Amino acid sequence: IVNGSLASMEATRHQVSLRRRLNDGYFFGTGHICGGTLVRPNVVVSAAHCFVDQVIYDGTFLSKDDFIVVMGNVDRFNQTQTMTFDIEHLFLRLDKFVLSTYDEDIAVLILNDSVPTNHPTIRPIELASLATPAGQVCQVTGWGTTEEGYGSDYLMTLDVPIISEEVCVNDTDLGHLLLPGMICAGYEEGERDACSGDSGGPLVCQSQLAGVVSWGIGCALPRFPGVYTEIAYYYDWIEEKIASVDGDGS
Ligand code: 4AZ
Repeated sequence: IVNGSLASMEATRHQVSLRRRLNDGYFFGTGHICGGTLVRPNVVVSAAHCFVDQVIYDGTFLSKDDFIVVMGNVDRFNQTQTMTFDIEHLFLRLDKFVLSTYDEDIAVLILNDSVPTNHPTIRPIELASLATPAGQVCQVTGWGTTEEGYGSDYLMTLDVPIISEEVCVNDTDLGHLLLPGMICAGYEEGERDACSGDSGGPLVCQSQLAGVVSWGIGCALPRFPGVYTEIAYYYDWIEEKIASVDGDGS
């Protein structure tokens, strides 16, 4: 997050960190690859591109078993009240996600266990089933690259207004790259934005998950606001994937 502020534990109890199981220290020091959002006691929504091999970045997907999911503390290095899960099922729109365009950048992760409903620092957030109106100010959070140029130890938050499709297509330099299911949020003048390592994490509008950090051209550059996967566009698909594993013990 570029030019954000420290996130509060209370406002971000849905935030998760997607990490490499075999942490070689390469990714932000804790194996952190991406953010994600807890949307049920055992379900996380994140971005498809988080599962693409970062070394051979040719669209090859890693296995769900290469990742763990950590949540419960805004400090990446503090394990107090954290819980760690394996991914039991990983749902990607494999037939659709295309690395060159970031089309269909959405993932549903079914965890191997559920967070207890009374957990003090972890709580799922509701999915937005309706598109968020332009101008609405939302919050994006993550441990990604800051204005200082590297990942943050503490979870950061930033207010970003939703930009209408018309304005994003016509008045920014992203227009020709926008596809259905993508929404823009942020500032035409730059300065404040999500950045690398925030990917997969939440864009929350009025206490609902409205977007997933997906991509940008650089970070916080004028005329290049952040691009998010729109939850409302994928709402039925997400609910279908959750329902497909309900009751099988996962
Ligand atoms: C990235 O590299 C990335 N400005 C994610 C989000 C943004 C830029 C880059 C948004 O994962």
